[in-house]
Amino acid sequence: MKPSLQQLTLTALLGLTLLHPAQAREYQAGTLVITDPYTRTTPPAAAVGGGFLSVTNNADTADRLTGGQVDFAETVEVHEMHMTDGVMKMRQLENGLEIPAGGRVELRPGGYHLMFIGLKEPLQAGAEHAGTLQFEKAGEVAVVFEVRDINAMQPPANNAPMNPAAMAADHLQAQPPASASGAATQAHPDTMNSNSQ
Ligand SMILES: [Cu+2]
Repeated sequence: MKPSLQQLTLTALLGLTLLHPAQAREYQAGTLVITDPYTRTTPPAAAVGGGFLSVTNNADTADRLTGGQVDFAETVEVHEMHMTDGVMKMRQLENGLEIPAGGRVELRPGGYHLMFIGLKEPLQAGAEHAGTLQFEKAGEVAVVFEVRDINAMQPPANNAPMNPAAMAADHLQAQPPASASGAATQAHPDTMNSNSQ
């Protein structure tokens, strides 16, 4: 029997679901819940990489994410990335990132992120790296960062207007997929220079 188009589509959707399982890693640390810590693949000579996760604070007082430690990089900083005059810039949050009472903060490409500085090795897709997050009140929290393929994460150009530029500028390590066409997904050299560490 020949499968209908509907069946084929359903099969394809199920396949995608299996590739991206819904169960994200979750870590409880007192009243904090840390969800889905991950990093992304880096090219061989990369000096830095980005770390992403979200933190929910169920306490009635704020906490702060101030840094962390990983085995694959010298230091971990908390950074903020934002558009200023059409240029993507980032800076270290020297006092850490506030996790408001009863709030949730997302660290993601193009926004707040951890910055892994002084990479000791390229990050390989599918690898998992143990590390810790440092919070002002909750203290040290052990997590595992999953390494995701940066090229597989490029969103369609017409999806979210901010994303292609943000991802390309994000730590300047983004390598556009071989099939990429159009300037939108290419890292802009000026942006890269102005963002250098
Ligand atoms: Cu950064």
